Amino acid sequence: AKDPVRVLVTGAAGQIGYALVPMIARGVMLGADQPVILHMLDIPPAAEALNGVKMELVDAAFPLLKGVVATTDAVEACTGVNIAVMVGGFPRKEGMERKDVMSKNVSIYKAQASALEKHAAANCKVLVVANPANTNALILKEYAPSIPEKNITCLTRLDHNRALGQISEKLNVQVSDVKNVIIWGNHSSTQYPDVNHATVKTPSGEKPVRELVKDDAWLTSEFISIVQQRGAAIIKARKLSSALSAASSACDHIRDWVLGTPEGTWVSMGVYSDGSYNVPAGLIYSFPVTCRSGEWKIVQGLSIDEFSRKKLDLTAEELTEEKALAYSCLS
Ligand code: NAX
Repeated sequence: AKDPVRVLVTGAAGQIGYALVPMIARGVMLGADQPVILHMLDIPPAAEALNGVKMELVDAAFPLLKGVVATTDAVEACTGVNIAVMVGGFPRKEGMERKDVMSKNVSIYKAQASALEKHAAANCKVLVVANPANTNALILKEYAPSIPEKNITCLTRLDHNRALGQISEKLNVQVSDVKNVIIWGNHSSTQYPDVNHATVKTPSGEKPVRELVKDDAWLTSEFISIVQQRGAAIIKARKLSSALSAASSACDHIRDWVLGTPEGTWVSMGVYSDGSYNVPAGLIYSFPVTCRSGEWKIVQGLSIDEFSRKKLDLTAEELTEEKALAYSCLS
């Protein structure tokens, strides 16, 4: 039998946490033959609720779940973890200045970065979900200099999956037959959902989405804004933000990163930019990536038309501003 993998979920008493921990305990994230030990962190006001989640995990009697650590102590939570899913953070609330939110997240991610750096297992893989996801990941990288930058990522897979879902609905095809959409940039409304290289599996082979969706106007405007605004649409409908889809996408992100992407398929991940596609180096930016042997690689050589170029640059500008704001809160 395999040794258990230790998976940290921060913000585990929150609504994404509540959807995510049972998925991890069922093997959705790491596979049906991979035992796990869950480490759950939240803050003291949520300690009782967190303990309730732990009680439910015990009650669910998951065969793969070999242990549960539920704590409000970051060091205890981070000790020995192989995978860290950072869902806890301070989201922007109505009437708050961006700078105030940023400085709260800087202090949270500063503390948790050094706990991870000192106490996590070697080669721990980190996924930041909490918003502003890209910039929180960058802060974490800044304060955990000994964690390789390739191990620090943020979640844009939810946006990627939303784009697959929209194409599948539009064409009335199975979502599993749609692939290779791309989310470029920030996990925010400036993200660019790009279908220029996406394809659909049909009885007569793979066809470009652009060829099948005859409605070009839909692709260049409505599709893009539906995906960009989907989070807001969920809040309007549910009076709560996305949780099950966020949790499911976080599992997809880690699973593909650890176990690899299928041949010929790429996914979107927020990763440390090396300057590919003329995106400024040093941002955490969402790119198309393939994964193999636990490592992601940015897909190279895709053609970028003028329309796309502007969108890639726009979302990079926003991330550059966020980075400057974050750095002004450091110290
Ligand atoms: P909730 O408010 O339900 O849960 C957040 C939890 O984090 C709470 O239990 C809170 O006590 C805890 N927390 C706060 N500070 C903490 C700290 N310093 N250490 C540990 N835990 C802490 O929010 P939820 O709906 O679960 O969303 C969590 C985060 O995900 C938010 O920042 C949200 O904006 C972000 N999202 C990101 C998405 C993405 O695709 N990247 C999509 C979904 C989601 O909106």
